[in-house]
Amino acid sequence: MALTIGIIGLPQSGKTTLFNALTKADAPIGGYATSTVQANLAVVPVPDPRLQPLADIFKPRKVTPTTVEFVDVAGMGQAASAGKEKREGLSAEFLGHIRNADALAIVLRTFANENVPHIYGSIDPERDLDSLNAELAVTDLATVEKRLERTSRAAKSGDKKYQPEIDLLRRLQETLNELKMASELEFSQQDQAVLGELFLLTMKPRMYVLNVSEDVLGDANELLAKIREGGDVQVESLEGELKGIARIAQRAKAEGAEVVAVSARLEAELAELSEEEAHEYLEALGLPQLGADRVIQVGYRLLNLITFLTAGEDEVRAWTVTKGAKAPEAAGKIHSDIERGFIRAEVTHFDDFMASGSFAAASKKGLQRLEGKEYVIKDGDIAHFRFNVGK
Ligand SMILES: Nc1nc2c(ncn2[C@@H]2O[C@H](COP(=O)(O)OP(=O)(O)OP(=O)(O)O)[C@@H](O)[C@H]2O)c(=O)[nH]1
Ligand SMILES: [Mg+2]
Repeated sequence: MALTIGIIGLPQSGKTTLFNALTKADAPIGGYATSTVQANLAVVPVPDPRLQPLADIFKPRKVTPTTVEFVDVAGMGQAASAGKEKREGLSAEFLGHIRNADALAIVLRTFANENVPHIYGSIDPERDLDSLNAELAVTDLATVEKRLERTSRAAKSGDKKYQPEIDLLRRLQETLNELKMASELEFSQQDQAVLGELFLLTMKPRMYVLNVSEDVLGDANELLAKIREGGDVQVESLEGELKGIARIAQRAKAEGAEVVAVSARLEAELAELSEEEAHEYLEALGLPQLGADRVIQVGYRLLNLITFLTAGEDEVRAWTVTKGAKAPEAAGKIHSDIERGFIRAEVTHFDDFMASGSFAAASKKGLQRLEGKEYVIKDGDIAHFRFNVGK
C-alpha cells in the first residue's frame, strides 16, 4: 500500500504546477479553463543523498530509490466563498480523493501574477489558510455528526459501552464547530479506534508549501530558517510578500507543522532540464536544493517513515518502513519469504559503512552487527537478511 500525500489549496494557487514539478509530469495547468477536475496521481521517487555514494562504491546494475505517492486535486474554496451560513464542506468526489491521504501538503499562494486572478481578489496567505481550515473543519463536522447520530441510536439500547465514543464525538463536534482543527485535541488510547475509522481531514499531518515569487525565494528561505530556529523576527516591519510568508511560518512553528517555500513555476521549469543543468541553475541562484525535492523529503517525514538500505553489486536500493518497525518486518518489505524465514539481520549503519569503505572493513572495526527479531530498524541502516525457508 503506497502512502499518499494530498496536495490541496485554493483554486489557482499552483497545485498542479507543483505536482508537475514533483512528478516531472505534464498535467494541464493554468487558467480556470484548465482547472483540475479529475485528480492527478503519481508515484514519486524520494531523493536520498545516501544512494549515490553507495552506488559509487558498489557500481550496481540498478539504483532504486523508495517512493511516495502524490495526489493533486481541484481547488477548494467553493464552499467557503459561498458565505458562512451556506458552508457545506467539500463535495463527496473531492473528499473521495483526499480522505485516504496520509498527510496533506497545503499550497498557499504568495506570488503575485496579474494574469492569475485570486478567488478572493488579493494575496493574503493567512486568510487563505483560515478559509481552507474552515472548509476542512466543516467537512469533518459532517462526518462526526453522521457518526454521532448512528452511535446515539445504538446507545438507546441502554448499553453503556457506547458512552466513551459519544463523549469523543461530542468533543470533536464542539471543536470543529468553532472551526478549530481536531488535531488540537488530546486523545486517549481508547479514542484511537474510532478516530481510525473517521479519516478526519483536520487530524492529518500537514506541511505548508508557500508558493512564492521567484525573486523573494532566497529571502523567504532565510526567513523560514530564522523563524524555525526561534530567531527574533519583527513581522510587522517586513514588506510585501515576506510578511505573509513570516506569518505562515510562525503559525507552522506554533502548530509543529513543517513549512517549505518554493516557486512552483520555477520548479516546473527546472523539472524540464537535465539533473545536471538544474543543479547548475540552482547554484547560480544560490539555492541549496530543488524545492520539489524538499517538498518530497518533508512529505516523506510527515508520513512517519524511515528508510533502510540494501547494497550490493546487483542493486543499491532504498526501502521504506514505518518508524519503530522491527527487523523481520523490514525483511518482509523485500520478500515475504525473507520475513517468514528470518534468522538474523547483518546491519551496518550508512555512516559507519562510509567511514569504513567496505562491509569487511566495517566488520573488522566491529561496526557490523548481527541483530535478531526484536531489533528496531534505524533510518540509514544498511541491512542484509539471513533467512531460511522451505523446512
Ligand atoms: N508567477 C507565478 N505563477 C504561477 C506560479 N505557480 C503557478 N502559477 C500560475 O498560476 C496558474 C495556476 O496554476 P495551477 O498550477 O494550474 O493552479 P492549481 O492550484 O492547480 O489550480 P486549480 O486546479 O484551478 O485549483 C497558472 O497560470 C500558473 O502558471 C508561480 O510560482 N509563480
Ligand atoms: Mg490544478
